[in-house]
Amino acid sequence: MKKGNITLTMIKPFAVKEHHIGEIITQIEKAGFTIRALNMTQLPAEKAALFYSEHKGKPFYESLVQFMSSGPVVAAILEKENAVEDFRTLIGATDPSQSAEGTIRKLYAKDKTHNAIHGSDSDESAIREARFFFSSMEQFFR
Ligand code: IDP
Ligand code: MG
Repeated sequence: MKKGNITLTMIKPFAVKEHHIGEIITQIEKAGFTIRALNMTQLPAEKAALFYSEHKGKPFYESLVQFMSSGPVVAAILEKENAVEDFRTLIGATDPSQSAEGTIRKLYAKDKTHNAIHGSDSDESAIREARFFFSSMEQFFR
């Protein structure tokens, strides 16, 4: 796992429920990201709370934790040069009403909380989040 070239994504429960896993993964691969780990899992509320602990105390925190533990997510480690920034461009702004046309959040989000997909915000977060979801044996770098 090379710092600077990876990001962690999660397709959120609403997009999973609406059958958008395939379309979203296709868009990610077509944009040049290589999947290095992939998993479908349902986060218990305590795990969702831990994943989003930087937002603890914010008004949307409780509903975010509730939503993120409400159904399965699809998590993946993605590799590409400049992965964090390029992936955030691909997914679009946090609030889908502000997201650029063609971005994943513009296409598949319902609203700001149910915004279809997660992308790490820094190289450090990407490493931490990758380890949160995947053991070394579940990661395929070469
Ligand atoms: P990001 O996902 O674009 O990095 P963050 O600020 O890290 O955005 O927020 C984490 C998640 O919390 C967002 O993806 C979104 O689901 C939710 N969220 C952020 N801000 C709001 C808000 O103002 N209202 C409702 N949900 C929010
Ligand atoms: Mg964030």
